[in-house]
Amino acid sequence: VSFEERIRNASQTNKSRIVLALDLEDPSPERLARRSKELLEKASPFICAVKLNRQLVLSLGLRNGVDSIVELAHELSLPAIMDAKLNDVGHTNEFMTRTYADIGFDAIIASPVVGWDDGLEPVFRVANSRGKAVILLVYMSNPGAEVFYSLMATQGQGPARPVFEQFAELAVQWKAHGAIVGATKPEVIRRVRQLAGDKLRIYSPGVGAQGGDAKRALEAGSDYLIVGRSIYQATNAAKAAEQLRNEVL
Ligand code: BMP
Repeated sequence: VSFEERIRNASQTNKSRIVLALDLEDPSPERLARRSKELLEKASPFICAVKLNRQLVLSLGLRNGVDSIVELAHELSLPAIMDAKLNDVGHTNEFMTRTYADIGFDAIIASPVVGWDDGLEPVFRVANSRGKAVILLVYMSNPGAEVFYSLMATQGQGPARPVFEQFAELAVQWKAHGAIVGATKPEVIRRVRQLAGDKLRIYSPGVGAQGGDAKRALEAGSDYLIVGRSIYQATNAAKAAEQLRNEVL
C-alpha cells in the first residue's frame, strides 16, 4: 500500500486532516518513549498520520527506539513521516533515505535546495523503489523563511520568479508526493495550489503555536495540517486533537 493510499484511508476513517507532530522532549529516554506512545495512542482516532522529528531520533535512537513508535503507528493504521529535512550531497542523502526506509517510515521530508544531480536524485530513486513518499519543503512557516523562499531568482535566460514557485514546479517535475507550505502564509498556499493543481498534496505546519490559522490554510488549498504544540501542550491532548479535527471537518 502506498503512502498516498495509507494517509487517504486514515484520513477518511478518522475524518481528519491532522498530522500529529510528535515532538515531545524529556531528559529520560524511557519516559520520552512512553509519553510519546501514550500521546500517539490517545490522539490516534483524531489524526491521519504522525510525523517524527529530531526530538525523538536524537534522544531514542532508531533501533529499539524510534522503530517501536513507527510500529505502533502502523498498528494504529497510521502512516509515519520522517521529518529529516534532507539537505546533503547524494551518497549521504541516499544513506539516510535507506536507513529511515529500513526503520519503517512511509515518507520522508527533504529540501529542494540541493537540486537533483547528486542531491535529491538518490532520495527519489531509493524512495520510489521502496514505495516511500518524498515531501519537499516549498515554503517554511517561520517568519525568517520569507527572505529566501520569496527571493526573486532567474534560471538561465528566464524572467525572475520567486524561489518558492520554482520549488513547487520542481516538486511536480520530480514527482514528489507533496509539498510543505507554512499555514502562516495562506497566499503562498493558494499560489502553490494554482501552480501544482492536483499533482501535489500540500502539508501545512505552523497552525496555532506559530500563529497560522487551520481553516484559512485549508481554504487556501492545503490538504493536511501538521500540528504539534497546540495538541501535545494542551492539558488534554486527545481532546485538543479532537477539537481541532472537528473545527476543520
Ligand atoms: P508546532 O505545531 O508545535 O509549531 O510544530 C510544527 C512542526 O512542523 C514541527 O515538527 C516543525 O519541525 C515542523 N515544521 C514547521 O514548523 N515549519 C516548517 O516550515 C516545516 C516543518 O517541518
